[in-house]
Amino acid sequence: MGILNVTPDSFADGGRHFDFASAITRAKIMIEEGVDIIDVGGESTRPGADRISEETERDRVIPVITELAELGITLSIDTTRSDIAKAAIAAGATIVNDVSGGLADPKMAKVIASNSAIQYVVMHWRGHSKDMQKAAQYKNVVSEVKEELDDRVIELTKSGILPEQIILDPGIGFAKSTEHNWELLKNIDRLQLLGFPILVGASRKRFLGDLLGARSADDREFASIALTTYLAKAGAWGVRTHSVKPHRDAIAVVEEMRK
Ligand code: PMM
Repeated sequence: MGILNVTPDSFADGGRHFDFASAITRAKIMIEEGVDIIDVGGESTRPGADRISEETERDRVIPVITELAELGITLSIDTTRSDIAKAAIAAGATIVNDVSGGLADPKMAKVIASNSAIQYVVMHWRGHSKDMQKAAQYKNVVSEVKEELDDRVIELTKSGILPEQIILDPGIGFAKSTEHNWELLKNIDRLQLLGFPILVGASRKRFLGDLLGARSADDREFASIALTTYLAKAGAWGVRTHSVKPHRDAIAVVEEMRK
């Protein structure tokens, strides 16, 4: 899953694809490089980020999705807002990537339940980015994330969402310390026991900088590729990454080794 942040302020690529033309150019490069899904986001969720208005979010993402739908690539909308999800689906998105797993907007579940062809990424979340790091308190991060994701699944399926629609994501960097992120990555098999496909978004995140000596986001790329290799071997359903080609290559190696 290639990241297309149409934002001025995302932590790794904020501002790079902010205008419509650069966003489309970037998407075309990702398609050439073999991306399976393009995840279009209009609101930065980096720690400490302020929220933007729904109108601003809509103006950023809907024209891009409408244009990319023409290219026949699978599109995902990274949003916590049900009205944005609805508009993105109407414009051609078939995956809703909700970092709040339906907690931010009580109307989201209904939108997803009303269209069983839509896949729904349910990420582990403990509150909006502004002060989410205060919620990075766990006795056992793996058990608690697993239980909280399981609670979401129970609630969402009660609202009419089919289990086949759901993809789970541990929410690397969301209300998690560096140690929590590593603990979750090391125990991805325990999250897989919930019985759903797992998506992981670890690409270029700060915990990798902590390991490598506080490097810039771009300079965390090789470590991100190493993680993709590990996650592909572990049987993750997908990885959400800033670059495409090196991750595709890593996955090709793992697939060949599996034969
Ligand atoms: N991380 C970010 C944004 N959206 N979605 C999912 N499903 N999983 C993630 O880990 C995730 C996400 C923040 O990273 P970005 O600023 O690079 O988009």
